[in-house]
Amino acid sequence: MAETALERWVNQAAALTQPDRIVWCDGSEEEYQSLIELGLREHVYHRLNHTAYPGCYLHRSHPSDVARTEHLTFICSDRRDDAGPTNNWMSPRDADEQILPLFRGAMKGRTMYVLPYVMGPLGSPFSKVGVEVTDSVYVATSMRIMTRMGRAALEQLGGSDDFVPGLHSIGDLSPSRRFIMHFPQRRAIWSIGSGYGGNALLGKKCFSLRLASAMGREQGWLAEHMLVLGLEDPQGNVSYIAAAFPSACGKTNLAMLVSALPGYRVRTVGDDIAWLRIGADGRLWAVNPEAGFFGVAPGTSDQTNPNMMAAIRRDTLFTNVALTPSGVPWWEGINGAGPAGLIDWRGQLWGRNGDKAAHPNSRFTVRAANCPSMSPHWEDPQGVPISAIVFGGRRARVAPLVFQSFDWQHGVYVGAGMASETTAAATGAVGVTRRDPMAMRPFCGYNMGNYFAHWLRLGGLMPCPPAIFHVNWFRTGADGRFLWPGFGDNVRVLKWIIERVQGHAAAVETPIGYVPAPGSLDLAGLDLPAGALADLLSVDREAWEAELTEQAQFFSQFGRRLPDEVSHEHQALAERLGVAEAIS
Ligand code: OXD
Ligand code: MN
Repeated sequence: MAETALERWVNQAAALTQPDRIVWCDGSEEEYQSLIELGLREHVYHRLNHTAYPGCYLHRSHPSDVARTEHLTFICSDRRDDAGPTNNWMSPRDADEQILPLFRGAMKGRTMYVLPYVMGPLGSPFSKVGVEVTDSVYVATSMRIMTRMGRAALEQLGGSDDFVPGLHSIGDLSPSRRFIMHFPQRRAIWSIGSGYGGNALLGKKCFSLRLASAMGREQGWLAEHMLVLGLEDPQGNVSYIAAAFPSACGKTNLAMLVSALPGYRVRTVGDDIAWLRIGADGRLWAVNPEAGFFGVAPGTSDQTNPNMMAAIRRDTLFTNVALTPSGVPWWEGINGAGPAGLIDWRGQLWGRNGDKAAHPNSRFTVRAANCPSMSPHWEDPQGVPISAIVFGGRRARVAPLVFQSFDWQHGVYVGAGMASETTAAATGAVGVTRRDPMAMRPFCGYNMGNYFAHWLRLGGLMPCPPAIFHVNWFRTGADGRFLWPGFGDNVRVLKWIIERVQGHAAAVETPIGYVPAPGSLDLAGLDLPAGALADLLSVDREAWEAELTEQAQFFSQFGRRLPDEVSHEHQALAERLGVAEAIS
């Protein structure tokens, strides 16, 4: 029988990397169990207490390989300018000459696992097939949780060549030979030298965001770093919200929050990535391409995210968390001080010398189906219709708790102007403000100037586009403490957002957008200190002046690729604030 495109590519990958064995994964439960057993024998996994945590295992990564490495992540478009100023660029030819040789013989003595997978619900017209080859048993087992992997993907592919090939090897794990390469024209991914999820589970950031964003630009859709949730009101009506926040700003917690308002309920569609398309009805529809959650463990607790705590009590892979003497996973924020005899994420007795017991970017990997808050529609082939888009970030001073943009164009500018204080999900300084448009800066597979234009264009194609909002759960008072309780109380803001879309909630116009009018935010049962609400909703003119200056510097990098509409909105805001002179 003639070789299929997939077989041809796998053979080429094997000829290059020279594995001892090739295993085509079928995605079955038996196969998963045998891979876990193998991982246990090879000390890739450690068994957790199976009475308390059945089917759960711990993986400890190499200590230098604990987060995404943006400085080693490249977009290999033909032209540098097509990758744009926010991406590292390498020409495809240089990648062939300099990076491909690192794969030569990289799998000698190892097994190559061939992982066909589907991103998107099975049977959805929006789903896409990828195939990852990897020499990591951790990746093979994690991809089974995070994607629809195995036979179903081969069935969807048939003999077609319509798949994204992803070549992955942990190589020698050396940071100097670690590269995460994306080829938007060839639609291919190479990743070497890292076993960390965001670098190595190629269906996630590499395919579903970086390559998919470039595909979406060509094909008229959006791949976004967004959670999707349904807010159910006391009458049982459900409205869907897609929300973009930079890494580790609480997306997962928001996606599955337990409502502080009686009668309201949040149903989860996804916690990290949304593929958005305009439907035949002119509305924007979202699917979650993933099948699982790869969430940050520290800070997750029965108080902050009871749904996730329930999800991860079985069949979960933990990475770089600490371990109690009884073999139970532990991390900072789970339940007070760590018990005596705690083993830290490196496998050593925890010294309590100021070091964290769990790595700040330690994770759990769990199937979405484990989570009690999943929406009955989370796998609908057509997705769910989006009523509101929410942008957000960690801003101590500048952004109010919530504001609504005046229209789509202004909303796109609000997204383009987003910034946040950095966290531990990527290597680099923590706590520094960085500009992160639409939370896509690390994930946009092409020039962000064109990306803003793509957003603007899609808005023009929708007769009634979703309303666009901005939220900030992290505003602090003069004493440096958070003004807003966050978590389950964030439902109050979601309620206001949906009531705005429905035309029920009152708002006050400010230079930056509409903020809740007095009494329109449902604060029943919440004891906010006097003055806190006014502080939360205030627009600090001085802070905005500095913000506009920083935005101008950031936008100037895009030169002629920055859409005029974004510059106009920036200028118009400066005029409304009365600071136009200062920033020009
Ligand atoms: C993630 C991230 O892992 O954004 O989702 O880093
Ligand atoms: Mn993310």
